[in-house]
Amino acid sequence: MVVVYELSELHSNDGAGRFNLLQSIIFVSLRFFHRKFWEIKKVFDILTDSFKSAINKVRFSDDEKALKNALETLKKSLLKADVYHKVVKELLISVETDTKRVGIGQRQFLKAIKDNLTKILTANGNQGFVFASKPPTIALMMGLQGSGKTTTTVKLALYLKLRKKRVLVAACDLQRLAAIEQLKQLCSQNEVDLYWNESEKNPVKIAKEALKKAKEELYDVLIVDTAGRLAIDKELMDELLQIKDVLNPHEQFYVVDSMSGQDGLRSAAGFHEKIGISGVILSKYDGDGKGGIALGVASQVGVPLRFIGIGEKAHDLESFIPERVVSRLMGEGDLATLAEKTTAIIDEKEAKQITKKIQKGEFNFNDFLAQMESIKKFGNMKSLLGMIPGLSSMAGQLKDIDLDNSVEMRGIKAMISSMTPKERLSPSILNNARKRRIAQGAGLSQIEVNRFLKQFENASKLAKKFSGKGGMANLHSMLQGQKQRFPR
Ligand SMILES: Nc1nc2c(ncn2[C@@H]2O[C@H](COP(=O)(O)OP(=O)(O)O)[C@@H](O)[C@H]2O)c(=O)[nH]1
Ligand SMILES: [Mg+2]
Repeated sequence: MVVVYELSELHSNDGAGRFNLLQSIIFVSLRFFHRKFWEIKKVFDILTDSFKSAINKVRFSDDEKALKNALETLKKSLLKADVYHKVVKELLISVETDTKRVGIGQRQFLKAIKDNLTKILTANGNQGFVFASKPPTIALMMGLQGSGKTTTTVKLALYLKLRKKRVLVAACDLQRLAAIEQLKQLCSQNEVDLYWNESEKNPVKIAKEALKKAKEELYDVLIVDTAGRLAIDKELMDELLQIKDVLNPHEQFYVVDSMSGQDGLRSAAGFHEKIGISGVILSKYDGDGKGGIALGVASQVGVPLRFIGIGEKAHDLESFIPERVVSRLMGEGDLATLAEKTTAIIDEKEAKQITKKIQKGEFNFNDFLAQMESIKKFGNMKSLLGMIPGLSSMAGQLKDIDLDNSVEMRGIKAMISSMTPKERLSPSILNNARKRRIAQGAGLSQIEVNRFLKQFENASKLAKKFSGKGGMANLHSMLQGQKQRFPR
């Protein structure tokens, strides 16, 4: 039986407005893009499916044979998902022991999996981003060339900026000319402050200067991007040790490309031994079809996995908190992370205003664009839905959509930008002559414009219907009813 929570019920005192709006944002975007959503794409879900199918093999009360069978299934699928064999072995032995100790049954089996999985994902050290008692908190980013350090640096800066922190990024990769340019672009796109010095050739000096600036200008966090190499070599180690010496960082993050698999984790362990790291960040998790590598980080490297990168965009970063990840892996959703993200992204007062408009049927094109912008900040739709109990099981069937570059989104944006300010505020005044003019201005056919306007009308009706209480349950039953019943 799937339980669908009403997001607003969970946050009835502070932030109900936010959650109401989040609900309607989800509806509006699903309304527009659901056809693409249904294309199958599996990422984290392979693991979730592995656990689910094993759990379903054990009945309420069952015998040893059933347990063995379930464990065997789990073993096969975890190995297939690239979970390290020793980690699988360790997990299964403890799950078996724990289940048998309390009596074989589905509930006990599930609990044993959750407990032991949490244990395996946990290592001594911080969780999420932890601030130093005295600012600035200094984070040193390390990793091999192309692992995703620079991208992750900016993602992390944006993550902290959304949580109202003042962040300075320092460009200490002087190996490639293009490196500073890349960082400049990424930082300016995301309005993140950057310290660089093109006339200085020594990254250690730049680190020192950046630290001085961060202290003088009272930044909360300094994140230092460094150069990578193709492999761990002495020169790189020396440079990093010197940078580490001048910075005395609170956090030493090692960025690993998920697709490098076990090799990546071995190099992390090597780095940990030589330089010391306080956390691993897995980048390109969206590209690793199997997802098993995340389960091994804590036990294989000996430090916690702190964040995962789930896309190329700056918003595509998620914290990795073992308890929360475990409930996601069990298909139970992760409301804690969703609540935290929502609070960081959606302003409560603004949310209430927009919801009021939606409920009065006054939702307009400006509101629509604003909502699409907010959705982007959640990373992607797939992971957003994955956090909601009851919808998380569906997230696996959804394909990510690119809210910047999809054909639909570009068309919609072109159309809205061809409207006059008055038209954007009052969709109802759009008569045929206006539609013709808009189509021409946007380089769309009139049929396309009509189709979009119709979708918009339906979307705002749906948003109105579902923005309040009962919304999540409605969405759930609608999606359960499959795509045919999704009104188009
Ligand atoms: N799909 C995806 N691509 C990523 C992710 N993180 C980084 N990349 C891409 O990986 C490439 C290398 O990243 P970069 O940050 O320049 O690596 P660096 O050499 O370690 O600084 C770039 O093309 C990034 O866009 C991620 O989480 N998902
Ligand atoms: Mg780089």
